[in-house]
Amino acid sequence: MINNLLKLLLIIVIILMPLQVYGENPKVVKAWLGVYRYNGTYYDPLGNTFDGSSSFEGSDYIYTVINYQLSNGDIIRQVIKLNDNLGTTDPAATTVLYWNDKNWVVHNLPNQTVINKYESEIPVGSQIKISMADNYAGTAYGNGIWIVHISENGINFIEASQYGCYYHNVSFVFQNLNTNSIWEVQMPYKNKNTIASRVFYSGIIPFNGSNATIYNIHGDTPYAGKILQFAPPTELFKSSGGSASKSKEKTVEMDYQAEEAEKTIEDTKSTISQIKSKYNIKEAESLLSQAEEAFNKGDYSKAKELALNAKDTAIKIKEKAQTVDGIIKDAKSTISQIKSKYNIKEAESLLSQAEEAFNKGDYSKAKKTALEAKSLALDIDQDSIPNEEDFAPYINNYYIYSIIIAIILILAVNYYTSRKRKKEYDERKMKEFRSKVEKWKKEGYDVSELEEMLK
Ligand SMILES: [Ca+2]
Ligand SMILES: [Ca+2]
Repeated sequence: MINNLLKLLLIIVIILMPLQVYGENPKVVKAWLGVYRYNGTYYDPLGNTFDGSSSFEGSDYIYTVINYQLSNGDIIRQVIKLNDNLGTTDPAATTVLYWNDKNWVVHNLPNQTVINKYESEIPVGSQIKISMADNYAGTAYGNGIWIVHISENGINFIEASQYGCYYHNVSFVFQNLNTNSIWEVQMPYKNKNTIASRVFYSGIIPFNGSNATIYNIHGDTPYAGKILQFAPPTELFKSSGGSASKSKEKTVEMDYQAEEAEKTIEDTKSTISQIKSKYNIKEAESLLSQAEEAFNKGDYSKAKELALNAKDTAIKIKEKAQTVDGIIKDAKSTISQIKSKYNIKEAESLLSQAEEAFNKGDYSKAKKTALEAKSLALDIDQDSIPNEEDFAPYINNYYIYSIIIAIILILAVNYYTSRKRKKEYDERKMKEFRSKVEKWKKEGYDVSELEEMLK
């Protein structure tokens, strides 16, 4: 008995071994979320449109779509499908309240009464809170709640719930956009149409070919306490091993990106060819050729970014050139008005330098030189007094003022010096006189009158 069991185990191990070695499972490498207000066409966040149907009665029919890219290049599109007392809506009226990444950075979405379109790439490891309305009323979302966690192995959710007035047949529908294969994973049936009726459950839906499992089911459902298993069709998740993946190098996502990049490059090309006939936009042309290079290397996102940058640069240069053109025209007209009255040869020479720079495409130099030319024409000596008001239009008034101040200073110094000299002379003379009086006094002369004078 034990021997047989060991043999069985051995056989199982042998059967599974090659799978482990060669059958590497595809992983979820990227995901995108799209939430749309229905406008007659169904979209997914990768830019595809698809067929659907609606029995939703309210005016606020919002639907949610998730795209997953697998490591083998396959793209899976997920929607939620609802069948209730009022009919079928596929994709069901579903909106997203928020999503958060694995670091719990939360991205809130506008609510269902105002949201029109929301598209975002969602990092693997994020979770998305989806809220469903049954087919009954406008904005009354909340008849179904799932917090869908995206991992590299697929998706899972804990304690999802459905409630409200109607019975629900809800399923998660996965479509492989490369093979068109469809996998519908049934959620537990909500079987009562009373407001108090509820059903709760959890689920694991792997993207590697294994069964989906819906478990922890409780509430008003015939499935309470059971575990539901749903196997995917064989076409849905192909292994990434072998040559199959080589043939899938060009995935839907890559095609989409390539198409986007190509469109952007074409658009930029036409903008550039229009502008370059008039203006020098070498910088933009160089960015465009870098974009084309990136495109040829298959780096479509870089190609698109560079092409957008090229277009933006071309437009900015055109706008700048137009402004500079205006500045040159203005300088020209100013100069032609002034040159009959004043000699403004220097300004005229600067203006022709500006025009030359403009024709060469050096718009910064052209602008600077044209502004200088105009300023020089209006105020030849650059003393900030316009020619018309300037008593000496060719001589900088500051020189004149400086010279006047210098002359005044010299005169003042001379005056001071001569006064000082005179005073010193007087004092010397007085001293000599005093000593003479002193001498006369000693010699016996009466100097009392002179002494009185000297007091
Ligand atoms: Ca002046
Ligand atoms: Ca002057």
